[in-house]
Amino acid sequence: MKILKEISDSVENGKSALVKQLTKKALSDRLEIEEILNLGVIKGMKSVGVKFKKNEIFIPEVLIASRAMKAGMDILNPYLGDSKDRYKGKILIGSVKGDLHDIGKNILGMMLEKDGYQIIDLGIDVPKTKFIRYIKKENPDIVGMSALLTTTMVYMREVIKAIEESGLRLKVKIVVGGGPVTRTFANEIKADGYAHDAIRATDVMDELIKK
Ligand code: B1M
Repeated sequence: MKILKEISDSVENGKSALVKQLTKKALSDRLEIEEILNLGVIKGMKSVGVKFKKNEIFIPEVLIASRAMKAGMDILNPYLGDSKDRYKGKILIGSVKGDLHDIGKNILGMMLEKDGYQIIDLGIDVPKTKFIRYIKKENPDIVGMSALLTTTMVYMREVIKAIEESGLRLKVKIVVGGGPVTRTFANEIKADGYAHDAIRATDVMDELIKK
């Protein structure tokens, strides 16, 4: 659909005001929220990722595109649904220590919130001590860790170890995800679940919460 391509292109070109305007238009045209999200806003950011990888664009352009993507997400967020009447559980999320990427984690948080979960977002660059502190404070059902770098995903193992050593491992389920993370890696570090993307993550959380 033309408007979805326009949203995607505007994210890619970092045109925040246009992304806002087109996202509002797509909503008023009654397009599905998930369609606008996946085929518009996220798709644009994915193209940015591909160009960044090929060194066709650099960090400043990526940041401008991230801002444009956030502008679209801010418009969509209120429409992702009010879930107060179908509370499923509490999830702690964070990008692990050393990792400053948060776009995917933020989308994950929004999708889960829409799906009925209460989200406690610890932010970026989260050390194991902070995960432990908040598990004790918030008593979540699930801890979700995100990493986008091969150098930071290994820290997930340390967080799991620290949770074990604090005697909290049986109290929480642990789910990992993010670009370089695989199911094999998740099994290796003894996470309870792995999700390739934010949409699949809701199913994984639902399965774990039932156990
Ligand atoms: Co960075 N970066 N980056 N970056 N960056 C990547 C990740 C990279 C793949 C680019 C590349 O190809 N070279 C590469 C990592 C290589 C690697 O280790 N494998 C990379 C690099 C190298 C770096 C720096 C080292 C660059 C430098 O400084 N030289 C640096 C590191 C900073 C740090 O973290 N310490 C860096 C910096 C940055 C910016 C700050 C400029 C910016 C981040 C802005 C921000 O997040 N606020 C940035 C960005 C934007 C990217 C790319 C272009 C896009 C990431 C993104 O937002 N994608 C990325 C290239 C790419 O991904 N192809 C890249 C869109 C988002 C919707 O997708 O994040 O994958 P994603 O999230 C998905 C899933 O992964 C999943 O669901 C999300 C939605 O569906 N998911 C989960 C995520 N977490 C989950 C948790 C779950 C389940 C699913 O359960 C708990």
